[in-house]
Amino acid sequence: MFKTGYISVVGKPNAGKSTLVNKLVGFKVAITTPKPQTTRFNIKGIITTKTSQMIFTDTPGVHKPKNKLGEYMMKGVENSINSVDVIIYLVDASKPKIDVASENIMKEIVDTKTKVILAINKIDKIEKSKILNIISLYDEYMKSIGGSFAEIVPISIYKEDGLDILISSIEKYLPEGEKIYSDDDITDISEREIIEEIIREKALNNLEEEVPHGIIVEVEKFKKRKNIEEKSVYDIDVNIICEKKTHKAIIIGKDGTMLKKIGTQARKEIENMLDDKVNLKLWVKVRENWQDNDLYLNNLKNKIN
Ligand SMILES: Nc1nc2c(ncn2[C@@H]2O[C@H](COP(=O)(O)OP(=O)(O)OP(=O)(O)O)[C@@H](O)[C@H]2O)c(=O)[nH]1
Ligand SMILES: [Mg+2]
Repeated sequence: MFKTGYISVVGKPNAGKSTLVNKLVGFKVAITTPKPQTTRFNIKGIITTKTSQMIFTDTPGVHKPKNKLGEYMMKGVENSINSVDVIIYLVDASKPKIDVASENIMKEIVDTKTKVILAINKIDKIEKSKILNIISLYDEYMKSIGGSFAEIVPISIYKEDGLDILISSIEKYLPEGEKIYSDDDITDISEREIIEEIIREKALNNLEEEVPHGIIVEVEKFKKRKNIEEKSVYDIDVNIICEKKTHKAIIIGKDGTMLKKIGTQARKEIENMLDDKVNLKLWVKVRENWQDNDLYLNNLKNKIN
């Protein structure tokens, strides 16, 4: 009997949630960076096999919100874990710790009464002998709050270690049911949104902490046309919105070098994705305090509901 179900991937920032969903789906649906709080809204990654359809949701890393943006991000996590068949709680093996964030995640998932798989990621970074201790650390805390893990799977996404076991563990707990998506659907994020996210990824990778965390990227124009040689080219105009004039200067960089670097890296990746030439124009604008302004967060609000 065919199985279909929803799986939420939750955990602290930087655990590797987006990397996991991308790896399982085999396509970059979500951006990933070495910096915490990369993902801002829930993104689906869909896998269809002969025996099942697994609809994953990559969620923002759980943290204490400091503004409305953070609150919306956390609302997204809450909505996701309350509406799935299986929860994957992803932790970083190189930073095992039951801190307030981990406690809050585990308490919240216990309340849902949904099956939970503890996936211990980045085991390539630690000695194998340490894995058992990490398992006990999380397992004991989970038991102390009246819950339990249905499965515990150590993995390394980098080394593709344990991923088969993870997939078969998930399949076990999915309900029987027909496909919801067609075989070639892989995500619910639009091309426009992927482009915005790719630009945000390059900004996160190239700029100092504070600046890229305070930006929104908005595609203003996205049009395909034929050039004089009758070849297809996309004209893409994008606004990078930041919070302060000083941030704008940093994003543009000396003689525009930073913006050029972000633009070149993003353009190459967008050209790869669209399989056509791209004429990418980036504009930097300032909107003070947008992270606390509902008007500017409207788009994000729609994505968490
Ligand atoms: N060594 C190692 N690093 C990994 C592994 N999986 C992911 N990473 C790295 O961990 C970092 C964070 O990965 P992300 O996928 O962006 O993490 P996330 O949990 O989605 O983070 P947020 O979106 O901020 O919540 C990136 O630099 C990844 O390349 C792994 O198996 N081993
Ligand atoms: Mg992420």
